[in-house]
Amino acid sequence: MSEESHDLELEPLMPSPLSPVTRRRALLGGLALSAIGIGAPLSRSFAAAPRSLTAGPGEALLLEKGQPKTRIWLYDGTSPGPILRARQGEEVFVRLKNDLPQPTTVHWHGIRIDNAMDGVAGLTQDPVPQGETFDYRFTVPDAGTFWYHPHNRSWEQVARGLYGLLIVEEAQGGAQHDRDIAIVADDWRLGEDGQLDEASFGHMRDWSHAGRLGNTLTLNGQDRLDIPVNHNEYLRLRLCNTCNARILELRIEHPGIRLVAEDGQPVPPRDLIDGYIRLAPGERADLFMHMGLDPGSTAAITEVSGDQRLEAGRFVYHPTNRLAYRAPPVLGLPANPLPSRLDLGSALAVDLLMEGGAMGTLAEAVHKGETKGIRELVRQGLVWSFNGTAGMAEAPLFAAALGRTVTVDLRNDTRWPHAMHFHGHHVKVLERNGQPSGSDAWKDTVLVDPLESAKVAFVADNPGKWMLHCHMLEHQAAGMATWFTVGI
Ligand SMILES: [Cu+2]
Repeated sequence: MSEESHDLELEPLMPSPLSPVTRRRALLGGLALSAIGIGAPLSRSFAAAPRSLTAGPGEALLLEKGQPKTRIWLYDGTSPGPILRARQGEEVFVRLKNDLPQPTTVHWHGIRIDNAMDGVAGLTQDPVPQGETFDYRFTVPDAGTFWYHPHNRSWEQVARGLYGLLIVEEAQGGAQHDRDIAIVADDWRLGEDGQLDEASFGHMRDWSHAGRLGNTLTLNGQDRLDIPVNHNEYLRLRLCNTCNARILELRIEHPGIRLVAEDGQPVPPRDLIDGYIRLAPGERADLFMHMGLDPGSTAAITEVSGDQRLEAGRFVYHPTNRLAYRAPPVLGLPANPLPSRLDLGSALAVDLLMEGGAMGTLAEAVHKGETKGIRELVRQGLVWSFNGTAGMAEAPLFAAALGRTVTVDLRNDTRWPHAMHFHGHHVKVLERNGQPSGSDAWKDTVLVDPLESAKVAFVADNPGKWMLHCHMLEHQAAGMATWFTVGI
């Protein structure tokens, strides 16, 4: 990237009402610390100095004002962690410092990354011990909304609050919106005292059912997020589900919302019907909104997967401000440099059968090369399998030659949904239950409903050892994890 564009990025200190960064600071409230320096730290990333990122314990107010703070784990003292911003094609250089009481790593979810930087403990790197550092240095080929989180004991570390967004700005020609707003949604399991329910970490009931579901929903770490807006503004909204296991069903009670990207990758813009969007753990969606309601209006952001409509946040229109109306800007985002062609005729065809869990029929599975009965597996915390194997095997699920098209037939033979996450690649969902999926999106996380099948395809164009696992983090820990190789 040229220096010029960096300077543009640093410009927002000018006092325009639409100045992206100052507005973003005002808006993000509880994220204020993290918002400081948005655009600055990484935009000089070709410099030799890394941006530091410290994972450590601390506390945050997750409940209403006046309630106790909750002891959690944070990046740089905030949860969500700082929004890291880079420009497409740039290098990201982050020095992780581990101040946690256990080893950790950082995985850069959705980035088609250099394998050595993928952050998977035990596969691409050793976990970083307490008190030590690790340098992550990689280029970001795709513009879009991505996120980072630990990939070591992630079922615990993510649940304790370790995650943040990595936003990659379009090299050129991004959406012509006025403001860019990130919303990170998480559900926390808190006790009566407002503290994390630690006793239930590792509980087999969660692991064999839906996973660890929380009882307290936050947006950007806040009990109720207020987003100040102005009449006639255009917003780009970046949503990310960082829950361990909950599939969020959000309804934004505002007209005129269009979906423009899924999992960081642009899609042909389409309207959200009734403002409704379903996001599995790990999934992201970019939305484009025209704020056309009257000054003084409010519009709720609600979660509707439970029995009742839960208000998690709202857009709050300035009581008097009106911007002059202007016609909608061009909506489509520029394409990322993804493979242009899937060679399905000569694809490597892989089947992946998911079994196990509560109400399942799993009687035995292979673990560490030995066939074990379900009782023995449960004793080791394993209740799920892929193709009859529970947990990471010695051998990869498949080995693809560099550039080969691969299809994976994901068959969910369980009573639970699973959010299947591919590392290092994005995939297209060709079929669901044998019928054309109707979606042309490039996904890194594919939700497969109970007893559903989904056939996906991708070009294995990123060499290395890559994980493929369920992003319900308890399912991953309890067996739903495998890996594949590309070009080795
Ligand atoms: Cu799962």
